[in-house]
Amino acid sequence: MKAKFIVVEGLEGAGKSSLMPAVVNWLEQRLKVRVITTREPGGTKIAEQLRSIIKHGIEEEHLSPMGEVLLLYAARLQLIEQVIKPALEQEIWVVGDRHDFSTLAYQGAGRSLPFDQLKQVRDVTLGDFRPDLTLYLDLDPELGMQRARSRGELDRIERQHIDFFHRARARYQQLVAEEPKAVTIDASQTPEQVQQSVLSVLEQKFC
Ligand code: T5A
Repeated sequence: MKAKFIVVEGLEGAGKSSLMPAVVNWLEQRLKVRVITTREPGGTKIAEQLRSIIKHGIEEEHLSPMGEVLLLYAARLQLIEQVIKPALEQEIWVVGDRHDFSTLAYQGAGRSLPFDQLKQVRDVTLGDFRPDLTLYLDLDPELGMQRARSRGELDRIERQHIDFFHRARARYQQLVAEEPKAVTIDASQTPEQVQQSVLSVLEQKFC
């Protein structure tokens, strides 16, 4: 089987980072493949600097919503070209913490940017590059923010009004419904149950 690009998506506190080690472990043990992980925005020197601007801003300078989109796609392109595609070419599987659905949900729906404009930027930047599987951890935003708050101070995006995250969740649900290579996981379950649900999906898809 060719190496695959698997993405874990979801709102703040959905449990993406907590789940990643179990996915990596399963791939290594069950399929005996080499695996790397990525996170977005970030993952190369340039992309990590863009991550810092996106998450924290620079002093008081206003970052326009479309400016934010362009920084996100610049970071994503760097990651794809420098890390993800070279890994896949060497038969190394890639497990990503967030990818393109995040922008379509957060900037598209959260910031209410026109969907067709975002898709144009995406198509120019990414071409037809898409994940082989997206695991979407679906969670009520109120619960997600409670979890996110419990692990520390909130960043520029996490401080958005709760309605931002309700819009983003609705967009995520729509994107997943329209994408045959995406699966919804109920992230309100215990971490063990979430993990079990995800491993069942992996077993079904890749074994
Ligand atoms: N962003 C990103 C955009 O706006 N557009 C984009 O295109 C992209 C790519 C990234 C920020 O950038 C934004 C979104 C983000 O605001 P980040 O720090 O990488 O910043 O943010 P997140 O990816 O959202 O990281 P979080 O840590 O908030 O969410 P996770 O990874 O989903 O959650 P996790 O695993 O760290 O868990 C959070 C807490 O919940 C507990 C954990 O122990 C932890 O304390 N937890 C659970 N508790 C109960 N039950 C469960 N099932 C639990 N799972 C985890």
